[in-house]
Amino acid sequence: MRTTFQTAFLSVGFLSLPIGGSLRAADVVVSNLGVTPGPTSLLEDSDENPLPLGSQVSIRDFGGLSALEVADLAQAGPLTLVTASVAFGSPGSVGTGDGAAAGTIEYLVTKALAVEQDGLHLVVFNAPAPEEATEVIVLKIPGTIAADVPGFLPSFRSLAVDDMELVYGRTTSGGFAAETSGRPTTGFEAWIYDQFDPEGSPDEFFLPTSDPDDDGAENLLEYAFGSQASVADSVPRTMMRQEGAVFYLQYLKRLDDEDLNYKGWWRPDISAGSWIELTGSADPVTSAPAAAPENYGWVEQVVPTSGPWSFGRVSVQRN
Ligand SMILES: [Ca+2]
Ligand SMILES: [Ca+2]
Repeated sequence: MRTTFQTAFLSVGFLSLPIGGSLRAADVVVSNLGVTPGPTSLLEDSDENPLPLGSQVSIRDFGGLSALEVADLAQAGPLTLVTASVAFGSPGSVGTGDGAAAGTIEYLVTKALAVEQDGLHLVVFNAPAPEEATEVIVLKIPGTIAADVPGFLPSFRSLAVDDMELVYGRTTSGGFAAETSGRPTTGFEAWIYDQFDPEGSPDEFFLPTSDPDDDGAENLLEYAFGSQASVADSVPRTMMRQEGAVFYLQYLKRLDDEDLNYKGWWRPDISAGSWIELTGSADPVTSAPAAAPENYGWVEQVVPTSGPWSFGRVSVQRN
């Protein structure tokens, strides 16, 4: 009679994977914790601060798309990026695992990864979900996964952020920094993308100094004074009002952008002398000359008089 033995054992410590072509698919850990010699690539936001705890990291499959095509998707926005790719395993987040610090990851992907692969990228957002993200880093995972790296988690195939190739974002002295993803949501940049079709318009249409509707008013002026950048008949309106012996300079002012610096000016002679800055405050008008568009209001400033004429103008500068 043969006796068989059931053997139980406890694996203690480091378990190394075989090296070379005999590697089998194994679960993956993505890390930048610096266990390998050389620089450690921190994950940073666009201001080069470490990405906060909880920022989403994921591996996504972009199939046969080129780096340029993936970068275009990243530029278009977090949701476009996600929709155009397939998730590989479940997402993780910055700061989990032994790292537990902003800008670092030890991301366990509980899905087997073959030695040879193509199309997989590490996608790192600056928020816990793509819906909330405004910036992203996209790194291409090498086509051939290196053999196990000593010091990484045993039985996991190791993917070092250092070994990845930048597709979207930028390199910094500390590692990789995110870049803005998607359309801006505030200020001039958000406004101008509502003025023109982003798909069918040349890039220069969206510059503050451009005048695509050829009405003589640059885009920034149209934004600051409540006219439309795509309609030539719609131009900034500035006017003078007289009440008794007092003159007022009136203009539409954007109410929700503190980066705009408006200044009123006057001069008694349009052909001699120079413009003088108005010293009085710009106050909301009591009776608007026309309906103000959303986010704008009419304001007026007192203009001095020193003769039969007073001329007024208003300037705007973006800080
Ligand atoms: Ca214009
Ligand atoms: Ca216009």
